[in-house]
Amino acid sequence: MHIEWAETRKMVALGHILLSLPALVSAWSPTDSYAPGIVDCPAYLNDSSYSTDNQLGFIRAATNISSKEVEWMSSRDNITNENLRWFLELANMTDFDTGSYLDQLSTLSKSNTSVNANPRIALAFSGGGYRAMINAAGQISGLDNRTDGALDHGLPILQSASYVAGLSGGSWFLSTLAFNNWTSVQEIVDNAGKDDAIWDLDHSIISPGGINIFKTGYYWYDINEDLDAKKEAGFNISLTDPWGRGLSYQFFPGLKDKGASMTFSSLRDFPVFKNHTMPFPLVVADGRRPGTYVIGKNSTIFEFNPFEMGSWDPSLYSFTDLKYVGTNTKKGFPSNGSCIAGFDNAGFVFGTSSTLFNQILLQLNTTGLSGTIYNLIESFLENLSDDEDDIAEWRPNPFYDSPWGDSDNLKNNKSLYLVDGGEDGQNIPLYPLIQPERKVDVIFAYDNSMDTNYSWPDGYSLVQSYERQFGSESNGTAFPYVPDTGTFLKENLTAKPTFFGCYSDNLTSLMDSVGADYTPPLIVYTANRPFTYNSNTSTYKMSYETDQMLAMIENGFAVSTRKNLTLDDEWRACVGCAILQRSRERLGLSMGTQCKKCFDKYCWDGTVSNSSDYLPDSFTNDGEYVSNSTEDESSSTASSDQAPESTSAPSSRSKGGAGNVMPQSVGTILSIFITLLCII
Ligand SMILES: *[C@@H]1O[C@H](CO)[C@@H](O)[C@H](O)[C@H]1NC(C)=O
Ligand SMILES: *[C@@H]1O[C@H](CO)[C@@H](O)[C@H](O)[C@H]1NC(C)=O
Ligand SMILES: *[C@@H]1O[C@H](CO)[C@@H](O)[C@H](O)[C@H]1NC(C)=O
Ligand SMILES: *[C@@H]1O[C@H](CO)[C@@H](O)[C@H](O)[C@H]1NC(C)=O
Ligand SMILES: *[C@@H]1O[C@H](CO)[C@@H](O)[C@H](O)[C@H]1NC(C)=O
Ligand SMILES: *[C@@H]1O[C@H](CO)[C@@H](O)[C@H](O)[C@H]1NC(C)=O
Ligand SMILES: *[C@@H]1O[C@H](CO)[C@@H](O)[C@H](O)[C@H]1NC(C)=O
Ligand SMILES: *[C@@H]1O[C@H](CO)[C@@H](O)[C@H](O)[C@H]1NC(C)=O
Ligand SMILES: *[C@@H]1O[C@H](CO)[C@@H](O)[C@H](O)[C@H]1NC(C)=O
Ligand SMILES: *[C@@H]1O[C@H](CO)[C@@H](O)[C@H](O)[C@H]1NC(C)=O
Ligand SMILES: *[C@@H]1O[C@H](CO)[C@@H](O)[C@H](O)[C@H]1NC(C)=O
Ligand SMILES: CC(=O)N[C@H]1CO[C@H](CO)[C@@H](O)[C@@H]1O
Repeated sequence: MHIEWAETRKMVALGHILLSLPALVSAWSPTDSYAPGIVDCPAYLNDSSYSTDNQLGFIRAATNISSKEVEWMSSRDNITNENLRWFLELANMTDFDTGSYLDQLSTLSKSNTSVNANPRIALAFSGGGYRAMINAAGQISGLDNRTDGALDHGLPILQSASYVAGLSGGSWFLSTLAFNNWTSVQEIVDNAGKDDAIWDLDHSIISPGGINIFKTGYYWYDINEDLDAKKEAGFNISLTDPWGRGLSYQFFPGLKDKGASMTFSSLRDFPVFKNHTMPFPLVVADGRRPGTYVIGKNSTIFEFNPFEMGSWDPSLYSFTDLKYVGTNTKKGFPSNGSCIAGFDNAGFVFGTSSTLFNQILLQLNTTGLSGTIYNLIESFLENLSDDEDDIAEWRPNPFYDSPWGDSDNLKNNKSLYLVDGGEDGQNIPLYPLIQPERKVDVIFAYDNSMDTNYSWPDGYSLVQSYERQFGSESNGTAFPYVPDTGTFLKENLTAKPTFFGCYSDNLTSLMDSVGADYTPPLIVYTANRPFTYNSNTSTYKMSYETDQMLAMIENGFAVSTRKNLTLDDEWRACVGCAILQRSRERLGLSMGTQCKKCFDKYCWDGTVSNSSDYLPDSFTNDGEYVSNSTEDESSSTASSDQAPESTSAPSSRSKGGAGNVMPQSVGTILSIFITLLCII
């Protein structure tokens, strides 16, 4: 049996090589497969004027954003400024003439280059598995003027956004859009259920063929080939490899090789990125050594963008050219003269951001699969490194022997170990966006975390990000004041969008205490709510029927648009106020009556209600909590049409991780998972 497999595999591998020869010129992986391969080193390595105190070969100190990002963003600014002008007109702001205000900003910046004329907008989407992916899709559809109805009753700011960041499940939706040529959620919705549709989630990634075991067999067979190719090219394989490949089948069904040869850095060459049509994407993961735990305060936060990967944090404080990751380097230069590309497979990157879910693959024996397919999957699972399964191994370490950063664990180890971006409890990827170098004025933060007993968010992620600024890794970054999670619930801060850090004046003592020399962005926080559908599905639910997915997307639209502007017909204007607030403060302009009214309504006013045990879990049709005096008893039976899904037993209040589940509770995850897979 095994011999047969080996023979067949060789033949098929040969076939692959022959078939792929004509395509070797691809700009993606140099081998046109999942395997990294040797390429010419970039000319800049030999350019003596290129290396400076802050730049050594591929790596550089994190003193600024890369020159490529600076250049890219200056062209994007042109586009976002025009689109913002358009949005602000649509927003019908009554206080002042937004067109002449933007003119004034741009005139000022021409006469004084230290004035930042561009009100930069960033979007951030939390982790939380498929729940986060689907809710985020709905939420961004409310911001996208390509969505039917968005001009009439949406909040079309996507085309004015400079950055969009995703973590774990939030990186899945972001990568799906980006690598499908920045497709729209409307397009995905319109094609849902058709053959080869993006996000065919009917069956889990373990057995995508459902009862069609042949389909499942071919799928695993192909994935196995991919992993073998990478291994034969001399690279270690970890569980994150099959995980990223499996997800890629769901995200890139339109590509012949389902993304096997598509690298994250290839986005540079995508027309939608080159012509600055899409915002600048950022994917977040955390650094971790096997056997250790990270908490919000001291985690090393990594970001991936089309140009680079690396960290702003003092423990690493460097970035590397993402395209050449995979090259053996020492102090940033190739240690044996040759360069490698193709390591940064797009699926491997978002797989790295979501390693917590690796566990799912290990549940093979619970899937009901048997025989050949079972053996096939098992044969490579047992070949994987038996290090901790929630770690993605990036070997060779691109930061090996780097002069920057103070953590030997990160830079003087042959491998760089990265884990799920939510493992430090900061489930919304905000840190890359509060870096002063990015000059972001406002962040729209969408929280699809599972914090409360019934899997709704309670602001925990913001609390973690707030606390981090006082830790050793904050390095002069600042984050606005937020209250405790009990207050988030009791004061209805998760019931409707809430603005944090509204007034710079209130932040000066905070900035002094953390040594920040800039005002952090204003944060518009929006939590997942059930307006038209109970969107609090379990983080570990791995399959969705098309109807359920579409209903969740529709609910997400309502979440980001204040229920299609029905809960507040001035919502667009209020968002306009949030977008312009920092630039107005910089110019010393006062606030009009409409914006004052908006801020009184949406800004957190500093109230702390000291109600840490407050756990209501039923809702009015407006998304507000129904107050219930007997708080700690199950209230899931209230208001039958709005009660959150109560089929899964409420877990104890668990925190941290992509779905806010700490690594310690992996056992619990597994048991939930086994149950789920049995249902599927
Ligand atoms: C931005 O637009 C202005 C005027 O439309 C143009 O002169 C300038 O070259 C553009 N800048 C970039 C970087 O595209
Ligand atoms: C969406 O906005 C962009 C930028 O303003 C514009 O070019 C495009 O035509 C708009 N699309 C729709 C459908 O309105
Ligand atoms: C703009 O706001 C004014 C004042 O609130 C209102 O009378 C008018 O109908 C609004 N226009 C639109 C197009 O919404
Ligand atoms: C809100 O608008 C979206 C997009 O037009 C639509 O699909 C959805 O049904 C609307 N929801 C409500 C509650 O009206
Ligand atoms: C994206 O566009 C390119 C060319 O513009 C095309 O070759 C490729 O197939 C498209 N990708 C997808 C997923 O449609
Ligand atoms: C940017 O490129 C995309 C993909 O080729 C294209 O659809 C779009 O029209 C381009 N946008 C502009 C402004 O040229
Ligand atoms: C982070 O802090 C926790 C708790 O103080 C500690 O156990 C852990 O070792 C720290 N991790 C690192 C990488 O410093
Ligand atoms: C599946 O395998 C794991 C370990 O390999 C074992 O702990 C578990 O009990 C097995 N489950 C079933 C249903 O056989
Ligand atoms: C929160 O919303 C509920 C339901 O509408 C309301 O009863 C309660 O008073 C609100 N709490 C605050 C602090 O506004
Ligand atoms: C911030 O300042 C405003 C007025 O400047 C004040 O009304 C508000 O209560 C302050 N908020 C906090 C959180 O301190
Ligand atoms: C309040 O809690 C009680 C006890 O669990 C429950 O029976 C009741 O339905 C709840 N009421 C509301 C309005 O949630
Ligand atoms: C503002 C600030 O504290 N910057 C520091 C960030 O970390 C690097 C590396 O440790 C320092 O060189 C910066 O001064």
